[in-house]
Amino acid sequence: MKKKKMIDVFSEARFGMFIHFGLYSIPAGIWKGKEQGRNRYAEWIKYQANWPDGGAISDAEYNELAAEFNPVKFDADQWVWEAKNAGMKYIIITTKHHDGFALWDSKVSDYNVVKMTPFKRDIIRELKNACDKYGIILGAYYSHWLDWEHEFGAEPHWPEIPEDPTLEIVSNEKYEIYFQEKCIPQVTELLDDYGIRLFWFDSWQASPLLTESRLEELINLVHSRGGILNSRIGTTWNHHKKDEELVDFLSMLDNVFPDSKIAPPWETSGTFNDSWGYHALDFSWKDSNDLLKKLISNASNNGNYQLNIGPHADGSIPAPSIRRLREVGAWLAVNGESIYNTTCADLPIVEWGKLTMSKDGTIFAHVFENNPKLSLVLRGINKMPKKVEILETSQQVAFDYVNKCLILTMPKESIQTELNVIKIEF
Ligand code: JFZ
Repeated sequence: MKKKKMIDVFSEARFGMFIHFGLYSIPAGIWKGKEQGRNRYAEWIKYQANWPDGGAISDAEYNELAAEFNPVKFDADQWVWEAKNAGMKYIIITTKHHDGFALWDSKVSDYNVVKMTPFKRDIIRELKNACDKYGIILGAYYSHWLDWEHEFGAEPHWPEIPEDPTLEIVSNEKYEIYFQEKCIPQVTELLDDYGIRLFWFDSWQASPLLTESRLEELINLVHSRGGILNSRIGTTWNHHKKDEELVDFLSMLDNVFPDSKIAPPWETSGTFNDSWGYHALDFSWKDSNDLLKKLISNASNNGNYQLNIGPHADGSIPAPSIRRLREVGAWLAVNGESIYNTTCADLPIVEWGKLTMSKDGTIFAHVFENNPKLSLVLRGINKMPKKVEILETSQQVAFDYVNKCLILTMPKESIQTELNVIKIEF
């Protein structure tokens, strides 16, 4: 049987797990007893611990975290099981975030979990083995642009502080050394030594360092192995060419959920709370119905949703994430066919929910309103349905079909309708 193209596997998957895990998981947003400033992105603590006045944490101090990093509760099988049980089809993990620290046994740089920590285990290798065992795709978040460890890696630029004291713009010539000495060889390792074919590169503003030739070199490297990658490699902000010509899927900015269809494959990465890496004081956990509505909304517009977990420094998954992963997974266990391998239902949008469509033309109406008395009207329906039922219970749903309008009436037994899925077959 012809092997399905990676981008089709990705797009049909609709739902993935994002994982932010690394040295920053140890301080978890708190440095010397003080909460970091600017925002609660705990993975940014190196540059935000003393925000906005005190400058970045020194390399020497930050690197002391490596001697502490010992996630003894890390269990790749459990992480992958939670993702699979949640209905996720792929995992994208921070193989190397902006701090430059690699979660695999990189031969390119000793700044990695095997060489620098008491843990000494190759987290990416163990995760890849577990993903292969459970039939989950492992993808790599790789911070190609910012690298705070390499002397010539790019550093953050704070729009709020134009004369930012920590900012030292690296020269193009020096940046090329980082790019050729660390970025390209490490991505090659992930491709060739770990078999990773899904890449999530991270930039979010135009940078003179992300030149067309560098982007094309990195894109060609991934494509040469049949891999796929996202638009946050830098094409969007650098306007070198139209995204669809260069990259494989579009990445929205963090926690941005479009309200209209986007034709090429795309995704939104989002957080359970406010931080990507584990933050000790971030308790703003979204509820599962909210998370499901984000997944459904993206699927209704032809997009994916990558929901992030920020494991504790010991490798355990925070309990609030576990509960929500299992609640979302329970809904998908009975309603998954309305999400997986579906796309936008080219119909006028409805104000009471979201619509998806399977490849055979079946429409799935996801009710967001919680009102059993509500008549649910769909317009632009060109033929009389053969069967209309509630997906989870197979209850028949009464309908009228007039002038290409379908008017659905929920069963009289219905006591709540939020996140009910109505399957409309033709
Ligand atoms: C970036 C990273 O800096 C962050 O640590 C995390 O990995 C996230 C998934 O990606 O965060 C961003 C990127 C872009 C914006 C905000 C945060 N933006 O332009 O609004």
